[in-house]
Amino acid sequence: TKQQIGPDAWLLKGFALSDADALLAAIEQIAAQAPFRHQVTPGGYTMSAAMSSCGAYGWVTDRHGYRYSPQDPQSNQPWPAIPALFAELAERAAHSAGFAHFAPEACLINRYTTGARMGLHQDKDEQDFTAPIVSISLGAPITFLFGGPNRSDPTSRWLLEHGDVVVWGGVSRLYFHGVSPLGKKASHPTTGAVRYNLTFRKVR
Ligand code: MD3
Ligand code: FE
Repeated sequence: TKQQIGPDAWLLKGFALSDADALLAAIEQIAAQAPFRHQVTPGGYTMSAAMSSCGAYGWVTDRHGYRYSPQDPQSNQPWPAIPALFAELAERAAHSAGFAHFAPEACLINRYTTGARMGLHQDKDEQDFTAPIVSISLGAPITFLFGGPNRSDPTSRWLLEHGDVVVWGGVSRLYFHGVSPLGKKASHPTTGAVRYNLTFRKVR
């Protein structure tokens, strides 16, 4: 089912379900090359979600700032390539939300364990805000918080479950968003108390 959750923002419930096992296997392969790590923000906070990336660019933060980098700073090697399955699924999801020919340059992989969260923020490190962002949720369910163009705007809450895909385009692309801490009882038969989120982005 396709549910509109904001202007040009669409929740495709279960869109990735039939590919979920293959996606999880590919995440393991990527993490063998580019291990999950807890990055530090410019403000000195260590992020509770662990991250890796694949694609031409990965999202990096350190004391100096947020940026996209063609190399993994931990290995000084290029990031692993985006698997064909990832790119095809992201393109199909974008297409079904009305965005033709989406070709992601970066895939950020977030891993949440119990208590991990992501505070309200905007995704503004990309140069092209006309391209949508596609996100795929795998594993334990989490509560997603969706605000508006201003930090003080009220938020709506949405449950993101294993296999759910969301496409964020138009003005929603710059709306504030985050996720509540992963609940103590949150789990999934395949991943246990772990949630993964893939976000596909056009960077340049
Ligand atoms: C709405 N990730 O990686 S996914 C992120 O669950 C991020 O890991 C969260 O926010 C997560 O930046 C939320 C849903 C999401 C992703 C990107 C968006 C929602 C978005 C960009 C613009 C608006
Ligand atoms: Fe975000």
